[in-house]
Amino acid sequence: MADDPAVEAYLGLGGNIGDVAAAFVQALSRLADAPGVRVRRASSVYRTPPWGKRDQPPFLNMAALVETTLPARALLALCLDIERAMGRRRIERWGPRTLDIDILTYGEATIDEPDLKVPHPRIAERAFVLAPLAEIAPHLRICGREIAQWLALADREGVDIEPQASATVRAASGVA
Ligand code: GSY
Repeated sequence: MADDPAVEAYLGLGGNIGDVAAAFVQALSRLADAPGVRVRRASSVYRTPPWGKRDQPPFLNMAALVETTLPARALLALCLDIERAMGRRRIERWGPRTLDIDILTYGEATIDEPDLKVPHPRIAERAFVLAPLAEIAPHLRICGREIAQWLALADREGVDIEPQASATVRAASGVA
């Protein structure tokens, strides 16, 4: 990756089926092992109330900063490959899932394609994305405001750091 221009991309990870902290560890490790990707930062892990469909278990969510020489579409393909390799299960739309990896931002790029929208269109509405992202990128600007400002406007009730899962992911990934 030495000579290629690298882009900073923020990813959002989430899940609510199985051992989600272990899934985050695996996902970060697979990202770090991928050619052209370095995992630079990882947020704490947050327990978050389900959004969309309320009658399902709480989620764990976190955010990560990767530096990558992959084009956005190749980064998306990598995230989908990792989800699949880890036995992604999504029972229904807005319903429970083992692991989602969403590209939240890709440098300064704006991408509006059917399967790839960057910045992720609903970042500003979702405390489960904003809280972890604000921890590692409070001054990142999307849609005219900094992440910390969007978080101050969001309903973050029930969105709390999960200390045990955070410690597990930090220790295993070695990323601060
Ligand atoms: O990619 C979004 C998956 N998802 C989540 C999530 O990650 N966290 C919370 N709290 N609710 C969610 N609803 C959906 S769909």
